[in-house]
Amino acid sequence: MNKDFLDINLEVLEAIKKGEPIVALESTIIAHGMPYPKNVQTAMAVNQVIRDNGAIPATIGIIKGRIKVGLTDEEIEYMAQAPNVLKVSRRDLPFVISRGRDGATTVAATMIVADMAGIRIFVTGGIGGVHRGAGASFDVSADLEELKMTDVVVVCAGVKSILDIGATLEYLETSGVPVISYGTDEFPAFYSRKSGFKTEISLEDPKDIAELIKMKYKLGLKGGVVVACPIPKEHEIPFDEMNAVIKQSLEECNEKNITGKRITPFLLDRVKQLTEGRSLEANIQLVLNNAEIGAKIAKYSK
Ligand code: PSU
Ligand code: MN
Repeated sequence: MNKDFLDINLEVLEAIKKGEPIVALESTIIAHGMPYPKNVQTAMAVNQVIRDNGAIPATIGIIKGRIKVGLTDEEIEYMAQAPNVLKVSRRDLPFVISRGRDGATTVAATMIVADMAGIRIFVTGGIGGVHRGAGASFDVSADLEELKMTDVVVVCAGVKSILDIGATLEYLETSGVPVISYGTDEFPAFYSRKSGFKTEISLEDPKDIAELIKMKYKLGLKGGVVVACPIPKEHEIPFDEMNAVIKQSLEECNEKNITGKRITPFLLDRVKQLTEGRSLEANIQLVLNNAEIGAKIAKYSK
């Protein structure tokens, strides 16, 4: 893709030129992952945490067919409320841009744009993965394919148990993507600190994580790295409790025949209703935690 399609805001452009630490952020979480106004408040709070930890935030999104790197506060507000913001993954980019539409970028699309802009570290809540029942439905998020080929590090809280966590980890292994569990030997399950799945790499010092990242690219190995950070204890929702809620949401999703890219936003919303908002609060807290860790890694990655 061509850099001519990117509008990089001045602060981010300066930071890129000077080699200062930058953290990319996605916009699907704003437009489709959280309700208004919590989505805007969270996006602003995340930006602040990144600044407080010594890095520059660069939220990525598409406004009227232009790819923005570093959305302004006004643009974040727009993305959070505009009625027809498309959920944009790799395959949607040509459509949204050629039609001059608004688009919120998923993990996959955000990685593509971050890479184009020269940003290595990206913070989000959770990545997409292999869906339960994917053996029949073939529903594997394009995020996993992107991690295979695009050189961006994704700092997240693992994957939700709306997905098949074991299959997602197998897929990442096949794809050659290093998975680092932050300060634990267990891959976290988004709302819960534990998933029942161990990972081989456990690191806690952002310096050590930055060393691993540098080594991957020095070796010329393509693709991303996943840094999975468990939600802080005081905000977690126990795995078994979440699992029951998720099972019910999945059944409703099947009954209503919801497919494709509508599945993840539907499940997020249903889980929120069934937990009476607790899942949303947990989601916000884990993103803030990831932002702090991501900013620190970005500082050492320079
Ligand atoms: N997980 C969340 N919140 C989100 C998403 C995932 O907790 O908002 C979004 C991310 O943008 C991710 C996308 O890239 O959903 C994955 O969608 P799909 O499963 O359709 O690939
Ligand atoms: Mn899917």
